[in-house]
Amino acid sequence: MSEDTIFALSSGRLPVAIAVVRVSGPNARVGLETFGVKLPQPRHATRAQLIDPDSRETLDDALALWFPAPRSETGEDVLELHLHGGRAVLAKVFSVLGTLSGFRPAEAGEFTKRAVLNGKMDLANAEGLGDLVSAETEAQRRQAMHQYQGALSRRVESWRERLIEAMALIEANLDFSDEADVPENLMAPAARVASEMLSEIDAALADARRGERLREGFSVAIAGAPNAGKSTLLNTLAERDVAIVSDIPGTTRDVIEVALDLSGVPVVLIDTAGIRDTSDPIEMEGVRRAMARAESADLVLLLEPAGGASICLPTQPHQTLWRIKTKADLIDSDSKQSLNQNGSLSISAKTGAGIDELLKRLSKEAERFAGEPALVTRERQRVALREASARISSALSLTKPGQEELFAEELRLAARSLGRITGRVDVEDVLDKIFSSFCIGK
Ligand SMILES: Nc1nc2c(ncn2[C@@H]2O[C@H](COP(=O)(O)OP(=O)(O)OP(=O)(O)O)[C@@H](O)[C@H]2O)c(=O)[nH]1
Ligand SMILES: [Mg+2]
Repeated sequence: MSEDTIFALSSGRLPVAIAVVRVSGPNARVGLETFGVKLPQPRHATRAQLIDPDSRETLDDALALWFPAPRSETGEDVLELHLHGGRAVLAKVFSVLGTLSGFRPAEAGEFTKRAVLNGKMDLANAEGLGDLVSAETEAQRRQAMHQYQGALSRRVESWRERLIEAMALIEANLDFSDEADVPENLMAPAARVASEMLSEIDAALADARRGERLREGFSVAIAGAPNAGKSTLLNTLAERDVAIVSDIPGTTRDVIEVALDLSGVPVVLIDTAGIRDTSDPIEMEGVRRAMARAESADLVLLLEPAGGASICLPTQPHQTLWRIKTKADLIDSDSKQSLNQNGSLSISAKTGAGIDELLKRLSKEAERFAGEPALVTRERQRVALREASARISSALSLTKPGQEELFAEELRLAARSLGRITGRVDVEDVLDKIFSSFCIGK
């Protein structure tokens, strides 16, 4: 249990109709009593006339909730005040709370951090909660909720328990080993469990980083020669006039990003400078940035104006590249048809031809991230799972009689790596890193 009692604004930006202030810690009750209000019945919303302890006048007509430890979000005594959300109201309440002994403003994510330390949730749940708060699209919300409710924690814990069982089988073997009639293949059942684990963990890892990509957003770079119609396409898809369009080749120099929501998946659409050899130093920098951004995108739309020469853009193994013919309105309908025969798309921003088809294909691509919520959503979890997988592989190469202890040790290390995901192991090491990205008041 912490010594400090922390307080923070847990609701949004002021001014706002109702502002929620949370207080957690051993002296939380003083946070209410100092305003001349008796503690309400636990977990019952109760009207509270707060009195300003300095002027003795009414400070606010509020609502108070009291959650005594341990049945609270943080596991400590928690007071929740629903105040009228004016800046002056909050300033006064915070200044009074700040003078109370043992009280201080909460750090980012500190309420959730205390919930983890007090066993109210594990690290993976807390990461899910953080993602839920920052989810901007439906697919992100579903994935976050899945993790918050323990999808990853349950899988990891069941793997850990089975590994420990396998270790117990070996230890039983070791205990017997003094006796003459120990069967030689006592390691076989443990190795069977370990190899099952290995394939399950590897299957969870072979997900093309779906979870992380949904958290970060699916990036689509629009690339091509100058004047190919890249900025025009960005403006068309964004349905607003974001980038400057002109018939002067080399108009766009900076990388311009627009966020879209396609089938509940966050998509970042990126317009870049037209790629060509140039001696203009500013344009050269634009081309460099264009190439770099295209290289890191999940999908590249390579635009080629009808009749224009095609350009070559190297792609990365994780990337998909779609060649798209632009300005279809400038060519006759016969050749328009032939363009579509090979499956590549031709569009015209001027007439709108092909735009719906492109959006349909983009949505389909984005939907790959919106299906079953992924199990792994962060690099931290992935690293721990990879470590566990490597340890189990190494255990499986140590199954000869006499190697029992080495085998068991590798399994122990694998279980340790899994324990890191939920915070059963080394929780202190990762706490600050995880919770510093949370908002204050969460
Ligand atoms: N006829 C026709 N003109 C188009 C179409 N799309 C874009 N244009 C025109 O092509 C010219 C270049 O368009 P931009 O969108 O600025 O091209 P860009 O690829 O962004 O060019 P840079 O930024 O210079 O690399 C402008 O005059 C546009 O109006 C189209 O579908 N049909
Ligand atoms: Mg442009």
